[in-house]
Amino acid sequence: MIQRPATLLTPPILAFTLILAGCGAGTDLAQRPPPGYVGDVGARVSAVDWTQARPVTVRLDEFRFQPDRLAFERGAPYRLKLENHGTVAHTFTSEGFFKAIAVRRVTTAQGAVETPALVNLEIPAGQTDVVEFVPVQAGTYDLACHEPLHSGFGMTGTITVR
Ligand SMILES: [Cu+2]
Repeated sequence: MIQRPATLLTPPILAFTLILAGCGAGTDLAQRPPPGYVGDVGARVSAVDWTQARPVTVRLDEFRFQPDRLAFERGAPYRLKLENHGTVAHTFTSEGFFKAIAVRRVTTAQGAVETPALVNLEIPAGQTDVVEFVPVQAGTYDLACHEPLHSGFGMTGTITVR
């Protein structure tokens, strides 16, 4: 589900959206960077050669990310595939990482969204999302699945940008 930025939603619509999105909070892509996100996204993603995008694949299932330790280099273009091989939806959620990258495009079963700010990514069972991005801020960020209980079952990880 592609949601509009929460700031543009009136409260009744927001409540309805949250119900539809379910417990994992759904995929939430903001068209304008919320506070704390990388700015100048258009310029940053235009500054790199996407024919050189580095492919990275993360497999999601019950209840783990494989690999669960990810490392990216600042300034390099990446094409991250998030493959849900499980039988239920999983999220790829890392607020710190989402704030540290400039996203060129997110492609889901619903289509492509250009230069969104990632608020949450929920990948339905059997589907694959693709995130093209450039890391901007160095740091180490927690990764977790926000479906109920999944992180407690070990569905967590770490993302490093250096
Ligand atoms: Cu999960």
